[in-house]
Amino acid sequence: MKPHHIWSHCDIATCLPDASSGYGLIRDGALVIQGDKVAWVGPRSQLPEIYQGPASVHHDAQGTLMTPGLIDCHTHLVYGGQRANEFELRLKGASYEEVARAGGGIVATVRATREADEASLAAQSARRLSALLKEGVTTVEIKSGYGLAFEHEAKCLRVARALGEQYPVTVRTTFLGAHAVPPEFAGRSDDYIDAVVAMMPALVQQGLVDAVDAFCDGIGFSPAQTERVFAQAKRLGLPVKLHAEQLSDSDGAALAARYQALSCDHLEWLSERGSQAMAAAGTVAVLLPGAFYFLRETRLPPVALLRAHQVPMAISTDCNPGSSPCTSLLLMLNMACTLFRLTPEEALQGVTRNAARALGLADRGTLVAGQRADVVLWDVQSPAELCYAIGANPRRQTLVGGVAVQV
Ligand code: DI6
Ligand code: FE
Repeated sequence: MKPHHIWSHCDIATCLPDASSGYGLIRDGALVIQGDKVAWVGPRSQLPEIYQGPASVHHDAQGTLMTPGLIDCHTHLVYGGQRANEFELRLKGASYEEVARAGGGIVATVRATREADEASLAAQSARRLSALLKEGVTTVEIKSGYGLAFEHEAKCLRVARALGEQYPVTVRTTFLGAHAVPPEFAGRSDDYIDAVVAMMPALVQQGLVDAVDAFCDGIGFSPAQTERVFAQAKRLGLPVKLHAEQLSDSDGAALAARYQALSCDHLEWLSERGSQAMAAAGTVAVLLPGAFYFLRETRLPPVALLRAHQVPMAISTDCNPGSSPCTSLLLMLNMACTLFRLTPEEALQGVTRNAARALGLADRGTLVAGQRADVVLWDVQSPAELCYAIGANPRRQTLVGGVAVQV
């Protein structure tokens, strides 16, 4: 039998809401790990005797706060190059849409990504991944969508998978072939959607895809085009997600909900109807304060509506070169509170329990018996401190599957 590892001398934010808070806070707690799973969690004073024998290994958490490993459930972190020039253009008055229509935007990153070989893409992307891990991320979703042709989409997804093998993190991959129309299909977006649909079976067969996403928007794809991608995902048995209602209301959320989407993401323009549909389908709302901030949007996601309909909210970096060049999930916690007025309890749930749900992962996101032992120890006195500080990184220690890792 594998030994029990007992961590004590810490407060534990289980992130399973209880009567007193959304943190599920246990003061002076103990966490028992066996193998890669949590075996028991509770107040230290109630630690069952079976764990107290000489066969247990004791660890002193030194007065830290323990949380589940953080989950960044929406990133585009595998890409080539950067787009600081567009940042400058926008500061001179161009809008994000204007830059995109003038051949910059997503298509500029597609060029750089196609030019990069696998080793160079991996090296560029590893730097971004590494920044996330240093802040306690133990699970990350990575989308394709800067290749936009079979060989380059496959390359990006292989790089994402390989990162998950080389670093102590779970990587979940999402195929976002319907991110933008590549130059060789300019003016023929329906034909490009045919190509996207045709790419999917082989990518799935190569084990490269965990979920399917699309960018449903005026500068992306129409609901009808999005639906063709979703129908193919369904045939292949894959869950879907959607970039929906970011720059306008295309009624994408309701469409995604009809396909039992795991999540709809962005949602600044979400309507009441969309929000009801998401609630009924159990779809998570992934809010992306980095993109809102970086594009200087003024329309806030309808947080009150999401609360009223009890749509679970997640928070993510949206790490990408155009609208959110961000590798700090802790900063997103702060911005979710300052910009979107989430409570710190909602924000922390948004990078743990609800982020797990947005990825369809039932085995993580809370610290309760039976869950994966992905755990972070923080040098803070209260969970709210993780949301309150700007630019601090109080991470002391990360355990992945019960094992202490260096990141
Ligand atoms: N919405 C976004 O905010 C990113 N992709 C998307 O569908 C932006 C991607 C980029 O500008 O490179
Ligand atoms: Fe995105």
